[in-house]
Amino acid sequence: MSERILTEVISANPAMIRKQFPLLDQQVNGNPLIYFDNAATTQKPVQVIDAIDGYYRGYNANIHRGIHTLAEKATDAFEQTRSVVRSFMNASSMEEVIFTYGTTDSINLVAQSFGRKFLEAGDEVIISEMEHHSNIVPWQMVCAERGARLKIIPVNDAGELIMDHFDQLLSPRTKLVSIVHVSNSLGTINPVAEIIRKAHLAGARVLIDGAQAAAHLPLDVQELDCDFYAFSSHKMFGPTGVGILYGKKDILNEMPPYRGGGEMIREVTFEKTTYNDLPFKFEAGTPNIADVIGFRTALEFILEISKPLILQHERALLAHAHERLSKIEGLRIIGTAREKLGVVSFIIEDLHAFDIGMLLDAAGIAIRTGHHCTQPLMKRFGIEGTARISFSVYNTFEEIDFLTERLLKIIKIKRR
Ligand code: C6P
Repeated sequence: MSERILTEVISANPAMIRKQFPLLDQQVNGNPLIYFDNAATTQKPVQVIDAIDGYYRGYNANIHRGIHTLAEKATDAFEQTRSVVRSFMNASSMEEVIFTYGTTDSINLVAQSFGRKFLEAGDEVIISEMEHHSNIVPWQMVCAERGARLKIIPVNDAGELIMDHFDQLLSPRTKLVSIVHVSNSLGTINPVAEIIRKAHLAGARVLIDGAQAAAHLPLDVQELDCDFYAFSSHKMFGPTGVGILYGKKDILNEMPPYRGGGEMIREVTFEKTTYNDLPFKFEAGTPNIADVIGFRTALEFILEISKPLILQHERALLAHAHERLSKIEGLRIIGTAREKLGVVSFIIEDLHAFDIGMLLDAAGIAIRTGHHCTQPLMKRFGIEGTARISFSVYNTFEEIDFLTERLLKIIKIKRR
């Protein structure tokens, strides 16, 4: 299909895309479902559901262990996903692709393995004020254990990192910088290439939390030159319980295993255990085989539509939502960065975010409300939480218009 036709398919005829998502075709509270909670998790196309089903029905077996036919088939399918992930993010080898249980697990792996080995008393780890709790708490834990300090890059009123402040924080004491690529609460796209370049000049390693970026933005870990990159399958049309940690091979080789058990060993005696090679050194125990297999199909779904076209559609939806919502009196958008993606967080005068969520749900519109696991960021804006809508490829302009109408109605009733 030509690029122009594909754009039209997404923007003007989303039915083509939507019919691949059986869940979307339902009524919720008497209205057609409008699913605007994609930053929490996306829906799954039927191909992904079938791939998981196909494994359980056809070749369920444990991997990397058996020599029987089913075990070989399952191992092949599992390793095929690793190969697709490698190329999806352009890692230089399969050894740099580690399966985890999600972004949170990937970050904890780095904190517990890299952090415990390399952080010393007086060292510093830099994160930012807009981090998800998964990119705060693991560093607090390991810093407390190692006597290291956590330094925070503040954000401005638009929800952008104050980069001058970052420059001042960097020093020879900085061992690691761990930054979110796209903020789940604000939608801000951070200048990660610049952050990586500057951190490397200061001699620090860099982890990028790509949970909200991997499905949307171009991803080339070699070009970015990040040391680690973490993301979750379930935010990219894949199943829950699968995540990826990319790490540069030389660093991963220097890091000790995070968990001990089967699969990650070469030889075990009661006196001494030697460890397996990468990536298996970090994959102890039976992994989430079925869902890893399903994740491959999810990545192929993204590649088939094409990432640039998905991004183009989501950018158009974002612009439309900003345009419509900013006209609503008493509504304030939290997060107005110049570089922004896929998320609109807002508050409405005299209305609690939770109530907005409940009232929209009554109209079949699924959104997320609360602090979005970014409590320090909410504190920065002096609020408890927001109502958040987040887009995916199957959302439409009409859905945004319907949401706008409902919000106007809710406000009108409230003001009576
Ligand atoms: N954000 C949201 O609704 P897990 O749960 O491990 O797949 O992802 C954690 C995570 C890490 N970083 C960022 C930027 C995230 O957005 C998330 C998950 C969801 O915003 C659930 S709180």
